[in-house]
Amino acid sequence: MSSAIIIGVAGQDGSYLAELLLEKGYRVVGTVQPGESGSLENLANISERIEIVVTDLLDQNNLSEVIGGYRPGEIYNLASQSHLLTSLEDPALTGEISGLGVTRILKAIQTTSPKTRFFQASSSEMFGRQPRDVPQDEGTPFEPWNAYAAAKLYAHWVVASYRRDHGIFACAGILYNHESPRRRPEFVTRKITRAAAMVKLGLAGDLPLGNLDARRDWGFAGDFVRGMWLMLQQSQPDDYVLATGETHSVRDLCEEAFSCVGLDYCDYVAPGTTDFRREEEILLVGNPGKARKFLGWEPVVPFQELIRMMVDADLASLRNTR
Ligand code: GDR
Repeated sequence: MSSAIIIGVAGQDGSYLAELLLEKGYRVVGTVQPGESGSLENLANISERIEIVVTDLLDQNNLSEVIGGYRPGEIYNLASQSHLLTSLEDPALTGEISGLGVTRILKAIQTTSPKTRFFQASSSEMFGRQPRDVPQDEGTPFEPWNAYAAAKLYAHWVVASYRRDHGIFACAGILYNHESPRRRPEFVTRKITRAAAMVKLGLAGDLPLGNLDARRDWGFAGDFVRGMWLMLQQSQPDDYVLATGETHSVRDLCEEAFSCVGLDYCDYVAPGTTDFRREEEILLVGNPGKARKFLGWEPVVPFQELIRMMVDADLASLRNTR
């Protein structure tokens, strides 16, 4: 029986990946961080079928005990403080978890379970604010602009070094924005889909936002976790961009989400009223050509369908709680 540890199982990606691996017949162990065991709602449907252990990415001995104890076929690291502004409130902790934490996992794999295959969630943020190439691919130079991106890049390069110098089957996915009904509401997609549903149900009247012209390459998280799994099924470890190759603006997102509930976003959205106001000229858009060619990976859910899925889920959950 195949087995996997998902580090950070309770988040959006961890829960989708756990479902995928269970479908494929894996034994799934999921880790949560100390103090997190109360917030497992993403796992409600599968909680009986996975084992949950508390692990601490700050603690080398604890990681070695857990990894050496299970010696799984695969480990996926999806743990991080993924909201950019929040992660920058405590940049040292971000470095500890998103940077050094990954080194500790790799060290534990090397010393206790060297045949375990490892996936690391790297980020398109590593390309910085003025990427040399548009779209970006695996050869585009990295130029991180903040402590979050720098921590992610540190981990990205440590993955490459363990692959090269220690023979560990370690892969990194350079992930562009990926969303779902399980996205937390502080991210802009979910903030907007939830607000559209609330306005529709008469629970809110307006939506403060930052820069409506900011553009992102938004895909569906369920598609992305399939890409992660595919990386670990290859004969050789490597790094791959996972992206849709298309961008949309925050304005497009508003238009789409409010039109799903038959409303015009212009009547509700207050642009320039949150901290996300900076004029962003950046064009973060990925070229998923390598993943398409070597993994056979395609993002299946298009933007409009993703937004509709999120609005429908928000409507349903708000109706349930009324
Ligand atoms: P991002 O995601 O920073 O790209 O990081 P987020 O959804 O927070 O922002 C997307 C874009 O929308 C603009 N924006 C706003 N964003 C938020 N959250 N709230 C607002 O009110 C608002 N108004 C405009 C932002 O400025 C930005 O341009 C995500 C995370 O998943 C990271 O962990 C991951 O590394 C990257 O994607 C790839």
